[in-house]
Order: sequence, then structure tokens, then C-alpha cells
Amino acid sequence: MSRLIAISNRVQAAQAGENSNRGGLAVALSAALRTSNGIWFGWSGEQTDEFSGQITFRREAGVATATIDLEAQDIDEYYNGFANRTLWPLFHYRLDLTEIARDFAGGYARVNARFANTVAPLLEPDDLIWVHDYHLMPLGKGLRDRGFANRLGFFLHTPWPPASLMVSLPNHRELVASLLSYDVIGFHTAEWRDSFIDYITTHLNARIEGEFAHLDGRMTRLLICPIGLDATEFMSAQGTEAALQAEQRLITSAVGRQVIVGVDRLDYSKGLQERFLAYEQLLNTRPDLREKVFMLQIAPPSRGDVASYQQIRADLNSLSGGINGEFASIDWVPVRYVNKGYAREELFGIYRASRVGLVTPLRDGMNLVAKEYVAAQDPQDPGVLVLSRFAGASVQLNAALIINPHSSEDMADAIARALTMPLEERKERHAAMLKSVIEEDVRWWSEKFIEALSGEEPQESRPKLA
Ligand code: GDG
Repeated sequence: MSRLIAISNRVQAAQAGENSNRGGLAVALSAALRTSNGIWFGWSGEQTDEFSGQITFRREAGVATATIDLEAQDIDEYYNGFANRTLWPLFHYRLDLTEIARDFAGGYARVNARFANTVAPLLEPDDLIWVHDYHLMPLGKGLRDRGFANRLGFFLHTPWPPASLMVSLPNHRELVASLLSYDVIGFHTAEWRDSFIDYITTHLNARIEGEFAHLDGRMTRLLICPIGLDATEFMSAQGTEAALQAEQRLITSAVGRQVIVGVDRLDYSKGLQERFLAYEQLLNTRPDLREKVFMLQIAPPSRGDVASYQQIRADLNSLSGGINGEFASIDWVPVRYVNKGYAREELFGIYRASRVGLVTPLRDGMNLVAKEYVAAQDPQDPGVLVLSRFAGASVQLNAALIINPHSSEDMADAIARALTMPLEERKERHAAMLKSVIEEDVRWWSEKFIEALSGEEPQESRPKLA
């Protein structure tokens, strides 16, 4: 059996059942790495005065990890720069927030080369190499240039933007062409894959045959592989002390009011302002609902070094304050806005106590919160998921109330409908979604990708011999 080498910006090995902030991805990858005796390689999150290429080897949660430290300039230009100020906004259709700077592009190329140089001595010829996310797009080509003929795979956790946006990146051709050095590229949905195909056929003259893209004699499989939740692990929170306590605390404090919940990293892609405005619209147009509901928004800050994230934080402070100032009474606060994170078991209890789950991103590769909300519901009395059509999750979770987050009216109507939905309809919608969350879980996802990475080709789309 080949070893799996996972490479991502940050390394976060995790134990199944471990009650940490680490997401399903960490748990699934850790499981796959343990089975294959693999290694997880990436940045430690630490800063060093001068990059030395020195690797720190550890065993965390039974997984071999290999990490490097980066210089302040690397962190500025590669991580806070090209990854978070150029690619993230661009890939989430926010050209207005996309910052183009040569320093950023230079830092990105330098750090990707540093990754390639330092990981190279660890690789054996039949290792399967799985690179994650937009931080490391050129890494596959970097390894090919250094003579590696291994099977190389890349998974994109974000959307792939339309070609008309992609071309605003000065080095777009070189960057996207480098992706075709991989043997497999995975996307959450057909929409993101089709957008990629549109770019590579229009701007690189690549040829598509079945599931494969051909360019310069190389062949890359374009795989639709939606990430799932570690449903078993997440659902095992049920009945734990932490989950029950969080659930009870929320129910008791609600004094009979229905809870509308949102849980998101504080990020402009998550549509938080639009959500607050829709809730305000609901309170304005449905006075009968005032004092009967409240919205709990949990939003742990992220990427606080980037100005656009500081801006959204300020905007949300002001929006939530405005709504509370306008509508609150001596014993009712319409918005409970919390800028801190909770343990996963507590989140389970919070979701379970909430009648409505609001997941309203303007663009999201997948969105695991939507799946967590479904997994945490009581199947005999489930809450209702209100889900943006612009989240990748809306493909599998199409039994949610699907909304357009740009329309406050649409969103406010859906919240009102969710609050009064009859039990039978709630159960039916929930059962359909739970089936997908359980069957297409994170193990299903990693196995599907690793199978493709191992070179097993789909019968129906095997390329015809020329
Ligand atoms: C990227 C893509 C794609 C949030 N608050 C707390 C907390 N969280 C956890 C959630 C969830 C995770 O963070 C967020 O995952 P998402 O999928 O919603 O979003 P991104 O972070 O943007 O992830 C996304 C994902 O990659 C995987 O491919 O789905 O589209 O953007 O698990 O629960 N966790 C804890 N406390 C919190 O307060 N413990």
C-alpha cells in the first residue's frame, strides 16, 4: 500500500472524537494518514528570523507530522498577502477586495518553492501526494520540475471563479497551467469544475475528454468530490455533558422564544451583513414575531491582520448594535452576537436547541456548518436549515429552504416560513438531508479522492485511445 503524503498550508493532526476546534478535514486526513503510515507536511504557524528549511518531525494524534517555520516576510506576502488578500477574495467573486501586488505574487512563488524544496527529501517513489487548497497551487509543478513522477493530487476547498474574474490576476495563465501538473484536481461541485474547464479551454487551449483535461501531453482528471462531515464523530456529541449543558443553557435563556442560529468564521464571504439585514427586515415586516424569536450569531474572528476582516468586524458591530438599539425591550435582546469560538460538543448542543439554522454565504466552496446543523437535530423534532444557493452544500442539501442571500425579502420570508413549518414537513426535509450527511461523509470524500489519486479511472470516462 502506498504512503499518503498530505500537504497543506497548516498542519493540524487530530484524533477522532477529540473535542477540539479542529474541523472534519483534520480528522479525516489524520485517519487516512494513520492507515497509510503517511506524513502531513506544512507550515507550523510559527515565525522564524531566517528560513532554514529545517523540518520539525512530530507524532500528533498518531500521525507523523513534518512542519517548517516561515519568515515574517513569507507570512506577510504569501499567507496574509497572496493567499488571503489576492486569491481568497478573487475566488469568492470579490474583485473589489482583491489586492494585486507583485510582492504578494513573489512571496507566493517563493514559499511554494520552499515547500517543494523541503518536502522533496521526504518523498519516496510510490508515495501518493495530496496537496490542499489555494495556498499551494504551484506546488505540483514545483515537484514535477524537481523530477518527481509520483501521483500528485490537488483539492480546492473554495469555489473556482469565473474565467472573466480569473483573468484579473496578472500571472493567471502560468498559475492555472501549473495546476495541470497534477494527476487529479478535486472540486466540491460541478459548478466550480465547469468554471475551471471554461478557463482552461478558453485561455490555455486545453482539451477535455470525459473527466480528463489534456494539455501539453499531460492528462489531469477533474473530479467532483464534495467534502463531507465527520458525521459519526460530530453526532457522538449527543448526550455528552458539554452538549447537554450548552443546549439547556440556550433553551433556558430563550424563555420560550425560538432560536435562529448562525455559526461562521468572521469572513465577508459568509454573507453576515446580508443576514443581519434580512433579520432586521423580518422584525420590521413581521411585528408579530418580535419578542418571540432571537438570533444567536457565533462568529469567531479570523485573519484579523487583514484590513477587509477588520472592516467586516466593525460593520457587524454596528449592524448588531443598530438592530438591538431599535428593537430590544427591557427583557428581550433580538441579536446575541458573540465573537468567540465554542468547543464542538457545545456547538452540537447550540445547533440542537435552535429552530432555524441560517447558512447564507455569498459564495462558499462547500460549507460544513450546514451539514453540522443537520447532523445535530433531533429527527423527531428537527429544526429547519435556511441555506444560500451560493454554497456548494446546496447541491446535496437541496431539501433545505434555499434562498438568495442578496435578497433580504427572500431571506426574511424563508426565516418566517421556517419558524412556522409543520412538524411533518420539517421531518421530511431533515430526513432527506441527514441521509446525505451520513452517507457522503468525510471518509467517503477522502476515500473517493484517494481512489482517484491512486489512478483508478472511472470506467465510463476512460479516455479513448487516440
Ligand atoms: C473552507 C471553505 C469548505 C466555526 N465556528 C466555530 C467552529 N467553527 C467551525 C465550523 C466548521 C468550520 O469551522 C468552518 O467550516 P466551513 O466549511 O463552514 O468554512 P471555512 O472555514 O471557510 O472552510 C468551505 C471547507 O473549507 C472544507 O472544505 O466547506 O467552503 O471555505 O466545522 O463548525 N468550530 C468550533 N467553535 C466555533 O465557534 N469548535
